[in-house]
Amino acid sequence: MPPLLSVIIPALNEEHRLPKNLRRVLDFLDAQSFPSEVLVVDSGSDDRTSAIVEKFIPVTPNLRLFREEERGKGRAVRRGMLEAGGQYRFICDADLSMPIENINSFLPPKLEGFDIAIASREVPGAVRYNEPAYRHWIGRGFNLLVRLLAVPQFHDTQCGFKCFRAEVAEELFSIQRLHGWGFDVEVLFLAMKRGHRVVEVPIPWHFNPDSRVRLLPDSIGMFTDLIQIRRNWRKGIYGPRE
Ligand SMILES: Nc1nc2c(ncn2[C@@H]2O[C@H](COP(=O)(O)OP(=O)(O)OP(=O)(O)O)[C@@H](O)[C@H]2O)c(=O)[nH]1
Ligand SMILES: [Mg+2]
Repeated sequence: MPPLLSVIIPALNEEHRLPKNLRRVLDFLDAQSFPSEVLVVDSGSDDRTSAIVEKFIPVTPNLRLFREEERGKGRAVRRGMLEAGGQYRFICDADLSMPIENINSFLPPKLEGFDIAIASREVPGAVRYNEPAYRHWIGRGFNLLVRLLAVPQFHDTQCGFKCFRAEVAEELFSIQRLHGWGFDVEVLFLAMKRGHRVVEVPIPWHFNPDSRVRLLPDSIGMFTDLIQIRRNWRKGIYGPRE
């Protein structure tokens, strides 16, 4: 029987957080009534990330590991989304800055009738814990650019917890191109262009100071990603424009 839920964990140099957080995810899923699987995608780690997952595998039949040579969160999530078999496919950052129990807010029976459900730290009902003011304002600045250049309607495109219906995951991750941090915006941009139903789910979110984001180079990279999305769209690289 295909799993109801695939949880996709992109992992770059996560040897410290992953053992505890993967255990948490697996224990939580074991306690649910629906079948599920977990896919960890390591792209470009130079620590023991993959070795840690390999230790879990012999005793965890619903866990799979994929490796990509080159870095990039977008690359890793795409691989996971296209390898997954679940009816719902959920991106889950390894830091679990959203406690895993909240995953049920993205699934029936709690949430129905959506194509993509994105966690938001900005909609009413969301709570953010321990976030330093400077990080919040950098995020707000980026969101302003996102809204001006790509998706006007979303106030938080970057949160690392998003749930896709299988067909929509396969459609969008087959055409999206960005390998890095800009992939979330690209996928949401394509979802809007193709008329998919995207809903925002307020979550409790805990700031984690251990981050893979390098503030200056990644901010510049994310800005050029926004420009690239517009350019790709203009050139018809995502397929025919309606
Ligand atoms: N496979 C893979 N995963 C990555 C890469 N870059 C980031 N990730 C993963 O993406 C997730 C998010 O990374 P974080 O460092 O928490 O960054 P963030 O949540 O966007 O930003 P913060 O607000 O600083 O936490 C984590 O699971 C990382 O391991 C990458 O190049 N390859
Ligand atoms: Mg994080």
